[in-house]
Amino acid sequence: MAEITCGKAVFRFSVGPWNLHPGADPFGPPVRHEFDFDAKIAIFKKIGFDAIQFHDDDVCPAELSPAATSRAVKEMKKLLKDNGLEAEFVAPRLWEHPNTIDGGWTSNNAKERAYALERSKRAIDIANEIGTRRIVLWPAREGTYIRESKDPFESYKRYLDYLNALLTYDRGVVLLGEMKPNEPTDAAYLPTPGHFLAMGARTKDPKRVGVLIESAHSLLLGVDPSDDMAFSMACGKLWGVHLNDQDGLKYDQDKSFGAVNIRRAFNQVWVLARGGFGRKGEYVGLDVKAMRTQRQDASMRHLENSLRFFKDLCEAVKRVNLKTVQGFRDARDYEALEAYIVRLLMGK
Ligand code: XLS
Ligand code: MG
Repeated sequence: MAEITCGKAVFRFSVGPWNLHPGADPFGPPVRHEFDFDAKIAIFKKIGFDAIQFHDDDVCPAELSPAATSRAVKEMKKLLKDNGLEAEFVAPRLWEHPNTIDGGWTSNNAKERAYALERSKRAIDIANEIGTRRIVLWPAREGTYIRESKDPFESYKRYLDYLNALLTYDRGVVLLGEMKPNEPTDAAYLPTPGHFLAMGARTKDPKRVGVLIESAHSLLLGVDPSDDMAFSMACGKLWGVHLNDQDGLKYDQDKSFGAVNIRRAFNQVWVLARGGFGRKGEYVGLDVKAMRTQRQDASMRHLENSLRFFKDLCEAVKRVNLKTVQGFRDARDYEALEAYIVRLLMGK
């Protein structure tokens, strides 16, 4: 698709291989085949993505030796290059391994914490070799099921030590916290982007600590995603987004962007456009899941739809008359402003 300009922004799009998936959920097995990796890459390219988001073990199995890892990363890099794609980020997947049952860097077990750190350093090595500085941290199990199970003071200290260890290991990487308040744990430590940025400010190199905002994660917090995005941009810290949608306070649904609430999606696009997102190479990432009922041959439709809705909302943003908006603000006539926006979204 190549890039889209909208307001001050330059939008280019990314996606993770887990976003094209065989439909397993906590209550049932896969209902489709897993596309092989090359097929996924071809599908992503055809839809219009410019970059791929990776977990470390999306690149190659986490158990490979350093030499075998390096070979595998080179092959992946070639596959990306042959398809005209970049790697957006690498995220250490610290929530599936037997050593991270009770978390990575906040586990009570020193050996498990050491595993989490080593695996994260390896993710940094992969990032360097594949050509990205961005490390995304989704702290899936860095929290508790009951408050008493971990010492919160010790956990915050371990959090800071872990971030400092990564910043020290490689002075080129930047860390993007992708905060989510709950699931799989009952309560995550640092549940919001604001918490993470406050912790980032206490690290040895705050300049290299920022955030990736996922729409559904803000919604699970009860916060409007566009406000989370604007806040992070105002702090110069919005280095990635995961756009999707969410129907109320339930599990993390990862619905197609804009599919539940168009106005909420519009406000995200409008904020990104006004804030000049993408000018420093940031990608508009999707983190969306297909419905379980979707047939194999149409199981990429949610990706196409999310991009379609995003582009349509860029057009809506361009139709906004800022003088009209300002007039309603000056007159404190927010009812009229609301009607203006809602009717604009209806194409009136
Ligand atoms: C889960 C997260 C996850 C990250 C990548 O809720 O959104 O998919 O984006 O580790
Ligand atoms: Mg995400």
